[in-house]
Amino acid sequence: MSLSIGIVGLPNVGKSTLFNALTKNNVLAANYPFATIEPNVGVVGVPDDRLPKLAKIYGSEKILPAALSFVDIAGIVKGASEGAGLGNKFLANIRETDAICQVIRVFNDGDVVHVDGKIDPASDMETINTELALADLQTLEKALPRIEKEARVNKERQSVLDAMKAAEAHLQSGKPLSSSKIDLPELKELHLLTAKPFLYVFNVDAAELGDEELKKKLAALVAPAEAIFLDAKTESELVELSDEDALELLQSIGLTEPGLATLARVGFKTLGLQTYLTAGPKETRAWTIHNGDTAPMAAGVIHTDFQKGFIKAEIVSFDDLLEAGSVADAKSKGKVRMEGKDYVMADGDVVEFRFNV
Ligand SMILES: Nc1nc2c(ncn2[C@@H]2O[C@H](COP(=O)(O)OP(=O)(O)OP(=O)(O)O)[C@@H](O)[C@H]2O)c(=O)[nH]1
Ligand SMILES: [Mg+2]
Repeated sequence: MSLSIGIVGLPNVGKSTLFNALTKNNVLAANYPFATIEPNVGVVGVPDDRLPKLAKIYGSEKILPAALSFVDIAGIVKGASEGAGLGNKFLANIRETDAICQVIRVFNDGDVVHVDGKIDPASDMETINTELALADLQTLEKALPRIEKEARVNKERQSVLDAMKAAEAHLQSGKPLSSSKIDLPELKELHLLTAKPFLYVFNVDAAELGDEELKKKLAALVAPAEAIFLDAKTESELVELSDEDALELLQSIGLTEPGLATLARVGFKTLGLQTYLTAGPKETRAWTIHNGDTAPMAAGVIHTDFQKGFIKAEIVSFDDLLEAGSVADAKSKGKVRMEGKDYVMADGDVVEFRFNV
């Protein structure tokens, strides 16, 4: 399973620059060579320091990181819901994504036109969020007559209708659905955009990446959503460099990891995901599960038969395994546990499932 994140923003804010850097990145795209589903959909691996260490312990031939997909669409402008700019028809391309990443321009560059003529992150964000809310209103208004009809003959549809009307009122008050208490599962079938988890990427000039005051101000604009600061232009240059040169460039602008790595990690967190690990001579692999998933659910991610025939899971936490140096040593130290079907997985569990088929 690879969950997906849709990239939105005004035109010329650096969405495609960021997207191209993401999908060209050798580390992030390891083993997911820019899986071209469509030209604007890219699958990237989530960077994870634990994987090479685990691969060394097991002598694994290859490493497969967890994956995230990103979907790039054309920029939207004020009035897009009424057809301004390219309109909002491209939003359909991100209806089925699991989260939204809004890119906001902070960088100054006289050669790159800003559609509103000035750099104003707060106003840009407002514009985009308004257009997304209007798109959701359109979706609701289009679906309402149909659901009303269904509710007349089928009582079970009444709860959907109620949720839709509440959502409509909430959006009309100018707020995103993610801030509402409406029972969102009822609305799932409509794929409403503002009901999805959001994260924000501020595309900042490299020279300003160290400006803590500025970052604090911008982060406050979007809190409690996560804010990521990066320079899309630098990110696109980084992916062309050798590891050594990339590290040097990063350090020269005061960063410890590429912004893309931060984005993949924060994206993962925003989606409420975590990873568990499997390892053997063939491969070391990170598997994606939701926070709170039990051992059989985790097994089901590998194969549905693993879930159906689940008996137990042999588990050692990554840190314990690394400290012991081998599974045998971890076992002799009593660090390897047998867990049953009620066990709730922890991030970094190294697992071997026992199952019947
Ligand atoms: N100086 C600077 N220029 C950037 C940066 N990111 C993007 N650009 C430039 O801005 C222009 C537009 O970038 P894109 O990535 O195509 O913008 P976009 O958001 O995808 O735009 P649309 O697809 O039109 O919505 C290009 O000329 C980029 O080189 C940045 O971080 N700094
Ligand atoms: Mg673009």
